[in-house]
Amino acid sequence: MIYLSDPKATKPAQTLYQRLAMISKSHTLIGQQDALAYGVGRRSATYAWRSDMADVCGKFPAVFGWDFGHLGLDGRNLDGVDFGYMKLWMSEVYRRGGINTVSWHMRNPLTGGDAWDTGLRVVKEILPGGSKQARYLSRLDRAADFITSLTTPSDLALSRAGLLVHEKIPLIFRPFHEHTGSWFWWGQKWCSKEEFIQLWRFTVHYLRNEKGLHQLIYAYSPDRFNDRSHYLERYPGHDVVDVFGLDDYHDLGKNGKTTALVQRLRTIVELADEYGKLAALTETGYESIPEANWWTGRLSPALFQDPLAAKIAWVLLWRNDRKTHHYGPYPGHLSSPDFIAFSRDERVTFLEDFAQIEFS
Ligand code: BMA
Repeated sequence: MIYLSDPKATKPAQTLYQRLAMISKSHTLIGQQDALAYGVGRRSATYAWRSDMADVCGKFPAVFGWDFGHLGLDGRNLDGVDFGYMKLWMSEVYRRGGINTVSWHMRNPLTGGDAWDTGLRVVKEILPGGSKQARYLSRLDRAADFITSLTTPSDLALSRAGLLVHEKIPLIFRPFHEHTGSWFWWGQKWCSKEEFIQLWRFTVHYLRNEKGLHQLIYAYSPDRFNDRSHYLERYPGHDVVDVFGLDDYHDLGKNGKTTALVQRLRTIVELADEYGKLAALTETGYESIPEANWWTGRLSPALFQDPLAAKIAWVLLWRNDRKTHHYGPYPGHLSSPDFIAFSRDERVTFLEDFAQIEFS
C-alpha cells in the first residue's frame, strides 16, 4: 500500500492513488492536455465529449490535463478554454472513471506578464513578507474556489432519496513545473533552491490547512535532469509530494536519445519505489509528429523496453492545437495509422480500459 502525503487525504483521492499504484506495475495510462476542449482544426464553442485521439482510434485518453493559467481574468484559460466548461469536462471525466491533472502557467505576479515573463526575482516577492504575497494568495484562493466547486453526487440512489452527498473530485495538481529550466518565472535561474522549496511548501500548506483541500495529489515535475541528485536538488519533501514526475520533450524529438529518457524514467521509478510514491512522464511529445512511426518506433520503446522504466503510471501528451502545434494524432495525420497500432498494445491504457481493469 502507498499513502498520499496528506494525512487527511480524502478517500476518493487515496483510492485513485492506490489504483494508479496497482495499474502502473503492468500498464501505462495515456493522457493528453486539453483533449476534450478542442482539436486540430476544430474548436467547439460549447461543451462536447470528443477528442482527436478518439476520432483516430476510437478510445479516449485515461488522463486529462488542464491548465489554470489566467484563472479569474476573463473566464478563459491561457489557451482559450472556458473555465465553466472545464468544470463540466472534469466532472464528466471523473464520472467516467478517468483522471484529471492540472498544471498552472501562472501569470507573473510581479510584472503582470505571462508565465514566460522572466528576468526578475519574482518568487521571493510572493513568499510571506514579500511585496506581492497578497496577490499570490488571492490567486490561490481563486484556484481553491474552483477546486472546491468540483464535486459530484457520490451515490445516485442516495441522491434520489434526497440524501445528496457531494464527493470532492480528486485532482493531480502539478504546480511550478519544469523548474530545472529557466523559461518560467519560477525556473531555476530566477529563485534560489531555498526559495523554490519554500514556495512549494507554503503553497501546499496554504491549500491544505487554510483552504481545507484534501483531494489533491501533488506531482513534482522538473524538466530534464542529469542524475538523481540533480532531480532532488529542489525537491520540497516527502510530506508535500506524491508523484515523481518528469517533463521531457527533447529525448523524443529530432535529435533526442531514447536511452537518455529511459535512464531518467528509471531514476524516477526507483525513487517512487523507494519512497512509496508514483512516477509519471507528466509531459512529452514531438511537436507535429513529423515521423510516421513515432508511436511504435520512438514512444513505445521509451516506455516499455526497460522493465523498470515501464513502471511509470501515465504519460501525458501535450495539446492538439493546430497543424503546426500538436502532440497527438488527428484524423488524416501521417502518424495516425501508427497511433492505431500503438493503441492496440495492451500495456497502453485508455479510459475505456482503465475502467475495466480488475484490482486485487
Ligand atoms: C505551450 C504551448 C503554448 C501554450 C502553453 C500553455 O507548450 O502549447 O501554446 O499556451 O503551453 O498551455
